[in-house]
Amino acid sequence: MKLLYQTHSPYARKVLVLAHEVGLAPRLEVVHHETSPTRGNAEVSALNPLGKVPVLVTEDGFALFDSVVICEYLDGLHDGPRMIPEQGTARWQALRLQALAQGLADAGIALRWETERRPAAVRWPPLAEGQAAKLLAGYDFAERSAALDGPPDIGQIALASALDWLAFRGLPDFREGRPRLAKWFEAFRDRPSMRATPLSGETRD
Ligand SMILES: N[C@@H](CCC(=O)N[C@@H](CS)C(=O)NCC(=O)O)C(=O)O
Repeated sequence: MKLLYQTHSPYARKVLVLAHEVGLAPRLEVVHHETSPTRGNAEVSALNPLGKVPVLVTEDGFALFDSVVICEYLDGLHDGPRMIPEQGTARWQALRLQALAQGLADAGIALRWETERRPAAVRWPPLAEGQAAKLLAGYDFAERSAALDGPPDIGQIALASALDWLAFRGLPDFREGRPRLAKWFEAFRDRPSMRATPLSGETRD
C-alpha cells in the first residue's frame, strides 16, 4: 500500500503511528508530499480532490482519504487488539477523543494562518484569538478525559499526534497547568510508534 504522507502533518502522522502500533508499517510505502491550498499538488489532488494528505492507495488501487477513514481501514487489516474499539463506552470514548484531536489540529492550523501563513495585511486578530481559545478549552477537556486511561487506541494516537505537532509548531502550550495530560503525553511519546515517526519540515505556501 502507498501512503501519501507529510512529515509535518498531524493527520498523516496519526495514520502512520496507528500502522506501527498494529504491525502494518512494513506494508506501507510512505511518500512525503508538500501540500497547501495556495500551492496545488497534482499527484495528491489526482487522488483526493481536496488536495490534502494523508491518502492511502490500497493494494486494489483504491484511494482512501481522510485520516479517520484510513485509520478505520488499516484497523480492519490486522488480527491484534483493535485500535478502534468495536463497542461500548470504550468505542465512544476513543472516537470522541479522536474528534477532539482532529479539532485541535484544525484549530492549530487555522491559528497559524492568522499568525504567520497569511500575509500580515490580511490577518484578523479576533480569529486568531478564537482559535487559540479552542486549543486551550480542548486541552482542558483532555486533561479531564477518562479516555487517557486504558490501553492505546485511536483516540490516544490522534491526541498524541496532535499535541506533538502543536508543540512542534510552538502553538499554545498544553502542558502548562495540566499535569495529568503532560504526564500521559510524556509516556505516550516514548512509544516506538511515536519515536519511529518524528515530525520535521516547514509548510510551503
Ligand atoms: N481532515 C483531514 C485533514 C487533512 C489535512 O488538512 N492535511 C493537511 C496537511 S496537515 C493538508 O494536506 N492541507 C492541504 C490543504 O489544505 O490544501 C484528515 O484528517 O486527513
